Amino acid sequence: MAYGPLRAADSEKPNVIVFLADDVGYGDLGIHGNPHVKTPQIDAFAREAAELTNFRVNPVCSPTRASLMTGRYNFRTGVADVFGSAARMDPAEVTVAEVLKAAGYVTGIFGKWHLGDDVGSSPGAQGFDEVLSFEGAALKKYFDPELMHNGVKEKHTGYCLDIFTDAAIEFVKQNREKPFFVYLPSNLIHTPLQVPSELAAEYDALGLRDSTAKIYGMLRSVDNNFGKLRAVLKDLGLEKNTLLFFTSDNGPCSGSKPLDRFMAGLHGLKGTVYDNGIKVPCFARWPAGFSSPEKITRLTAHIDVMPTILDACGVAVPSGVKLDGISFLSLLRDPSATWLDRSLFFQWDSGQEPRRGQAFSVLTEKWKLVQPCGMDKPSQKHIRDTYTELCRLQGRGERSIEGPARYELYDIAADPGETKDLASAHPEIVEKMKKQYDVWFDDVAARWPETRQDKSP
Ligand SMILES: [Ca+2]
Repeated sequence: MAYGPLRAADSEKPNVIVFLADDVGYGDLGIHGNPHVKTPQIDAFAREAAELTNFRVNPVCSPTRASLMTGRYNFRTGVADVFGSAARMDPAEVTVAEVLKAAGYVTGIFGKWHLGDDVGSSPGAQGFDEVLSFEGAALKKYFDPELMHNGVKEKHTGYCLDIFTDAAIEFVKQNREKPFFVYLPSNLIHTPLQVPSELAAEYDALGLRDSTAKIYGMLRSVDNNFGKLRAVLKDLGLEKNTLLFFTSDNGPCSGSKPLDRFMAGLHGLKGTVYDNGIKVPCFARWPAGFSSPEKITRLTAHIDVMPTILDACGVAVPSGVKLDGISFLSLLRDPSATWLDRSLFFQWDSGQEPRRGQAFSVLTEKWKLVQPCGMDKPSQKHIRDTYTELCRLQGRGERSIEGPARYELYDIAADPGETKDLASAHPEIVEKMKKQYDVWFDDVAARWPETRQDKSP
């Protein structure tokens, strides 16, 4: 893969900040038409930024995080799930933080890592100079939490995302003279539903479910903190040469019943490969690097973020590192730039190992193949039940994501809500995409040879 020359002298290398929200769906922002939420800071950023309107991620946390950090499909990295050893990224993976650090950047993570906590896979071992994080999938206490600060447990006072954002701001202030990479993976708006009551009160008053009011209240904290970070960049004169991303790791969660949550016309939920599980907000702004605002409608994904960052920073991909993504910097500079219409692949069936043919989608700009079934584990009961309830409420009849494979085909460009299954009208496209999936699975799951199964039925 060819990368362009340095675009700036080393002293002018851009700073990079990736603000990753947790479980914030496409429809959870005011700018996307949500009639209930107040997200003035994110909306203002969205208006000033380039928006990637066709951006996809994995339907759950750790796999998306692995792809964001490595530019590679999660199965390659050893990450298949959100629990156990399958949520531990192979320490041999090369992260964007490691590459930037080697290129002279100072690097910091402030929030949820969720890619392993042992000596080799922890963020401190994966390229981050400064680490304020926590172990495992979620903090148990969002108020006054105990956090890991550079390998040492520390008691902190306050609300989780305020603590992480304040630490990121302090890091930016201390390193303002150097190029820095800040990864701010907010643990909000993931459960537990612990939120300052004043943030949820206005949504309680709207008569929303208690869980939805709390989720939207947590979103207020995301919005406030994102705005606070931007204000500091502006005050320090760093905004112009900082590449700032706002995105999310997957769609809205089932455990919190997304059923009165605005979904912007999308179908499905977190944990499913329908678009409400995998299509998320993504905005990028770098005033010194490209003019905004523009809408980028070409198909992009989590695997493209690392190559884009390295491209913007003029840092080469280390030799021997095979990336799956490609830089979309050319699109940020010119939304009509040449862009390959690739097939992208998304799979999660909650196993400690990949299982061929279970709960996956194949996506091009026009077509989307969905095989939604395979969600048969006890731990997935809440996703199954909520999906079935969602289908009833949306007038789609009795539908399940349990049981044998079924193949659905959508003209996703014309039918973003995945309402009209065209599989029987285009069997040749279904077969072609199934074959593409098998080739992909053989490639990315090669590290789990014992889990190979027969080709997709
Ligand atoms: Ca998540």
